[in-house]
Amino acid sequence: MDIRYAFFPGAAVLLAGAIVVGGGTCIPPTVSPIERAFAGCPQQASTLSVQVDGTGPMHYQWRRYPRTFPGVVPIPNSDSPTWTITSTFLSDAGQYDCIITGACGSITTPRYRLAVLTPDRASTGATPGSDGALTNDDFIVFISQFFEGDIRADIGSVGAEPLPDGQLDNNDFIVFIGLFFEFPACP
Ligand SMILES: [Ca+2]
Repeated sequence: MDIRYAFFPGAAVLLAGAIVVGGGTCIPPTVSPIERAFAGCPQQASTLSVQVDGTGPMHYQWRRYPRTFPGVVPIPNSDSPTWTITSTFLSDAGQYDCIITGACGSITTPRYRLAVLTPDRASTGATPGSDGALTNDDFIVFISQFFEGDIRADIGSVGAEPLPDGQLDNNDFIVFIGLFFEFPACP
C-alpha cells in the first residue's frame, strides 16, 4: 500500500517533464558569431568570450589546443561565457574552443584564435623568450617563428588588423613592425 502510493507521484513528475520537452520549448544551444578571434597584450588580462542562445541553464568548458603537442586540454574552473587569462604571455597564444551544454543539448564552438601582441620575443643571442628590451634579436626570432609556421607569429589579419586569422603573410609583418617601434604600446 505504502509503496504504491509513493510510486505514482514520481511517475507524474516524469510525465510532466516529458511534456515540456515535447512541446518544442527547449532550444539546443547555438553560438554567434561562429568565427571569433582575440588579441591580448603582454602581462595584461586577455578575455575570450562566446555568445550563446538556447534554453539554459548553460554550462561552459573552455579548452586549449597546445602549440607543442597534439590534443586538447580542458581548462579548469572555466564554467563561464567568458574566460580570462589574468596575465598574458606569448606562450598563451594559440587556439581555444568552448563546449557549451544547455538543457537540451551541447555544442562545441569552432577553434578561436588568441594572438599575443608583443614584439619582445627574444633575449640576447636570438634566444626565444622575452627580456624587456627590443633589439635585432626580436626580429630574428619573429622571422624564424613566421617561417616555421609557428602560431605565435599570427598577429595580423587583412588590413594589418592586430588580430590572428590563421594565415601567415605580410599583415603579420606589418603588425610586428608597428608593435616594435611603438613599444611598449599595445592597442
Ligand atoms: Ca595572420
